[in-house]
Amino acid sequence: MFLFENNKRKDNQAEDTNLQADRISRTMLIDRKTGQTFDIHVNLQTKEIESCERPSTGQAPMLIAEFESLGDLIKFNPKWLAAMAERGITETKHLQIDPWAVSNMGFVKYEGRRLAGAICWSRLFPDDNGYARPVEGVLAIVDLTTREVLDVYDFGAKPIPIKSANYTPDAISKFRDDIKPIEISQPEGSSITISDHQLSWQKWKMRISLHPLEGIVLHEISYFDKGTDRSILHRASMAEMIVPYGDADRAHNWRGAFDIGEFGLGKLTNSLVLGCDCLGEIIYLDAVLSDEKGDPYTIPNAICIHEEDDGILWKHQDWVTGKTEVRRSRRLVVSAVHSIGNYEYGLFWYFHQDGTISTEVKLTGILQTRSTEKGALTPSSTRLSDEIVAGFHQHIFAFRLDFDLDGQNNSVYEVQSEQIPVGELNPTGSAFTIRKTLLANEQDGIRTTDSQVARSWVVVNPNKLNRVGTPVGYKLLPGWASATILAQDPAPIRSRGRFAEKNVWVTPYSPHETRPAGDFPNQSSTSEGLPAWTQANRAIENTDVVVWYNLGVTHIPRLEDWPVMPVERVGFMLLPNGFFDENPALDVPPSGEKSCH
Ligand SMILES: [Cu+2]
Repeated sequence: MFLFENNKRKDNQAEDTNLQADRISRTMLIDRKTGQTFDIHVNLQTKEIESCERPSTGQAPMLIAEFESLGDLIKFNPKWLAAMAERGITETKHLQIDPWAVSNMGFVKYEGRRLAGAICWSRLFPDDNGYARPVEGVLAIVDLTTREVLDVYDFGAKPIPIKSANYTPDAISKFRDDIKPIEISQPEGSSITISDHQLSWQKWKMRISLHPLEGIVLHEISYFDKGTDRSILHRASMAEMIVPYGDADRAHNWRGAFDIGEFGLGKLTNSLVLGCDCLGEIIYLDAVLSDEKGDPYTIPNAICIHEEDDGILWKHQDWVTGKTEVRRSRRLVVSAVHSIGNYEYGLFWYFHQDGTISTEVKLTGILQTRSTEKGALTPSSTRLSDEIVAGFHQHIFAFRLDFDLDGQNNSVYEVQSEQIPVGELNPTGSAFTIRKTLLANEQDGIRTTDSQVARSWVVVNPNKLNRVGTPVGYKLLPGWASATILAQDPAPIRSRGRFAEKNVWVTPYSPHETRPAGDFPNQSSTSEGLPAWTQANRAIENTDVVVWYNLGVTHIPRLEDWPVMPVERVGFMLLPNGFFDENPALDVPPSGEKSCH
């Protein structure tokens, strides 16, 4: 059971400060006796149930409680025990059972049930890295409602790997010894203030919450300019995340996960530790969530907020006088880290002094592996040792960006570079220009990245002009990781996650459209969400637009990703684009060092 924040808003009533948004709680409720999902909205002021509906497809996310004792169910199943015995496993105490949300796996469908697919790994001792030792080829399908093992698939045994691959201090023979201490000191404290749930840092203001599924949600982001807090984003979050695995092996080709819709990143948020996860002058926010029975609980230190030195903000050395002006950059960081199964995801939002917002997803944790004989062909995986390989896969992070640039009515343009044909207008061939295309309706707004033509998207407020008479805007600039989904039809992950076929979608704001694969992708067999909503082809010009951006990583594992991955960073930027009349960071003072000038 989850309590959701209210995403409703004072539509078109922002000017009237007397009007308050209704406080509505939303609960995704699962009846564990029947497996039925209910979607319930309760008005917290009137204490009345506003609606109680059953979703037409899909189910509420998995509960951790449903996975408890999963191992006990499987370990008494004769077919599973026989499969283990064939692999030489008679002692199951240290077996690690990993549950996946399944229902539609391509080769078999179990419509209407609530299922986990359980695979296992062998640990030699409790802290052993089980991913070094896959128990290959065994998949148990468990009905989480009736608590039955419906089937055990045996795709063929492979030898259990012998080699360990651990990363804990006791597994490291010698630590490097040439690291001197580093200290981050802010003797006068942090420049961040939080008052009445509003964060202020230099010219930025925002509110921050932790959603049980999405993790960090940023609200009402503004930047102080021309004597006022100018609105930029009403709400920003990572709203879904899918991990399609690309291995053709029969025991693996069903794998794909919706980490937000099936499990929920927010409720899997780490409690961060000063000196380990974060360094320096840190403000932590605790998160209060609803547990799976509906009772409140707290995740201490769920969100880390700090400011950090960020190199050079701007610089120029006058070649005539030899004088230099340089300013140091500082950025505000809002971050959280989530652990889900074998992986960790850190989500970092950065706010810069020049009005730029950037994101960074940090991927770390442990690769999914499988065992193969030495020399076996593995076209969709990287060999890590004679015994195991790690499968190719993708991570597609779906961001939902509800822009309110100087007000709610915004438009979106696609902008890309374009060569001017050689001729009268371009006699030497050196000239190029930009092509700006208004995305007038939803079908126009379904787009992919193209770095060859520097394609970007500029959100503007056509009703607010800057000093040169063009609409104020912010540019969505993709980073290097902008893959779309590689799985093809009829792969279930593609048919369930068609939002990942494109990088950009634009919709008019609707309080009911918050997640790109719909609200209930768990156990789904079709794509809800963006592909369905945009069929209406609604107008998206000069209205309250929501921009959806899919950041895609195609992860071809490296040897260096084993046995634990060094952090891989991917992200995108939101750059002011004619939003300010000039560089808004001119007023950042020079640092105290005299030698800087
Ligand atoms: Cu990966």
